[in-house]
Amino acid sequence: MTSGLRYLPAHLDPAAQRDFVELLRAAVTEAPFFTPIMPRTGRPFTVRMTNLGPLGWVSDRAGYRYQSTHPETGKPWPPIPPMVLDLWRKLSGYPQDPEACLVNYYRQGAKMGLHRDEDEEDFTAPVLSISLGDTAIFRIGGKERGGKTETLKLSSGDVLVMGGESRLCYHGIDRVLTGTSTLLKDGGRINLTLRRVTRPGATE
Ligand code: MD6
Ligand code: FE
Repeated sequence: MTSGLRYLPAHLDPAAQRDFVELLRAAVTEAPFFTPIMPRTGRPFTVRMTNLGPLGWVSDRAGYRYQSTHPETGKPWPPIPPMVLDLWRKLSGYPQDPEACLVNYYRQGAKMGLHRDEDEEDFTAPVLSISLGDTAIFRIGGKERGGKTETLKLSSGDVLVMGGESRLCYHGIDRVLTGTSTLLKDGGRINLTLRRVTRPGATE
């Protein structure tokens, strides 16, 4: 496995998974899922998104960026719940809290192409990912596009920490296996990724 990648299967037990879903339900009422647009092609993503925290990742014709408000409601993103912050504090090995929690929602047929998370200023902080609901086929390669890749099944409750060398590796979601979990009432998969965006010291 790529160095710096930590895979923690079933890190969250079913009760914790249900708590996370409840927290998300409340947050999504305030900050509904939106459909991001690819900057170059103008095509919609198949994944729907929202964010929690002082900064949220958005994509539209103007490009990819972090911003403090929801692109449709114009309101600030809801805060990252303490339970989610606790997981970061326990697992990230990074002294500051995350600023962004991107929430990806995969309904039937949704997937995510190979990409690198590189819109952040500080790559010394890992990205911590939490999977809820249906199992996904996660693909990870190297730092260059077109290299060898491997796959990992991400199931409900699994946590993945992409730090070190793996932080800038290409990765994506090939597909989601419908009906593999009963956690989400309407099925599908939710993925949370926690990120540090700014370099500490730059703003604190
Ligand atoms: C997903 N995850 O699991 C998409 N990015 O739905 C990501 O794009 C991701 O899992 C950075 C680090 C970990 C991830
Ligand atoms: Fe990513």
